[in-house]
Amino acid sequence: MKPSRDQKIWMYEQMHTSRYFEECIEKIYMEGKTPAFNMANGPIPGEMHLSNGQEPCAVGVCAHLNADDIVTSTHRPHHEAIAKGVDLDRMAAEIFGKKTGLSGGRGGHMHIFDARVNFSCSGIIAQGMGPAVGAALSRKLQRKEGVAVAFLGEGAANQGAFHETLNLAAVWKLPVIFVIEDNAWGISVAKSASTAIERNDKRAAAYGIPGHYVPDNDPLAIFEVAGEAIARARRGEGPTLIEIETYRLAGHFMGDAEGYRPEGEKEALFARDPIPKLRQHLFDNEDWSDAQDQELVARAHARVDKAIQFARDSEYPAPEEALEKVFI
Ligand SMILES: Cc1ncc(C[n+]2csc(CCOP(=O)(O)OP(=O)(O)O)c2C)c(N)n1
Repeated sequence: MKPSRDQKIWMYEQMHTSRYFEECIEKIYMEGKTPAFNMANGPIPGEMHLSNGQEPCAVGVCAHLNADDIVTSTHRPHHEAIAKGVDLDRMAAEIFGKKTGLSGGRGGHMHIFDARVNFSCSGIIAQGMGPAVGAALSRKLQRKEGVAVAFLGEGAANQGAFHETLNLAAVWKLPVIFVIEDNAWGISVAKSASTAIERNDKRAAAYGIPGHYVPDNDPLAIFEVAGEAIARARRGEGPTLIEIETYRLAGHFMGDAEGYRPEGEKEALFARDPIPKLRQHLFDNEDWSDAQDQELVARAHARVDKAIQFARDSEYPAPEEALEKVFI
């Protein structure tokens, strides 16, 4: 199933939104953190994992989902949150630790939850897989519509939860799709040093489910493969495992010196940036004009600017509220 013109434009706009959101976050994160880098300082305290470069994975999959479908994401969640339709103002406020944030400012950027669109994520790798399978099981038992998608990194595919959840999802034929974003590095560890086989989609065979591999970080190709898997899950035919060869343009986290990257890798990745590629595709194939392009980019940027302003203007929670809504 190929994307329609409207679907391509939707994906392109979400990619711009995500990229610009992260460009803004990147700048703001550094406020107050110089000259001595201290993660606790500045308007955005704590770790920060950017997903720029990986936007095609989020939009190619989420283009097939609606608010009732479930997404569980990772410690690198912004692109997926945006593609799933998470409230951007409240997501920005959460990242800033503000009271108006999705979790009242208690979670920060690795704990974005928006029940309105069934989105969650976690800083513990592969942690989203169990909840995705559980949500899919609950939908099946209640005979409710809806699929669950668990996103994870290629490093997380070596976690025990990966094997346990794939097995149960297959045994119970659940409407769940596992999407591995292979960005080549688990922090500084190359995939070849952590994973016994070259491609994780081959692991699907061990659980008797289909496995697909998408080699080129292309949102249009991801859309097609994800569409097939999601339609299959909606028909009640069970789970699918997809591995996408993608890349992160930034370090593992902000402050990462990236000394593990071979010389020239980063420049080569920027030369393959998926956003200008999709833009060119629209110009070549979809009667896309400069004026339309500028209008779309301006709209995406305005939405982000508004969210950042909302976050900046919001209040911090009061210290005496710190333990409210916290389960210990
Ligand atoms: C269970 C667990 N072990 C270790 C960590 C520390 N950790 C955070 S990110 C990361 C690497 C994850 O690599 P990958 O799954 O490929 O995702 P990527 O960071 O490349 O997006 C590790 C080991 C963690 N968060 N959770």
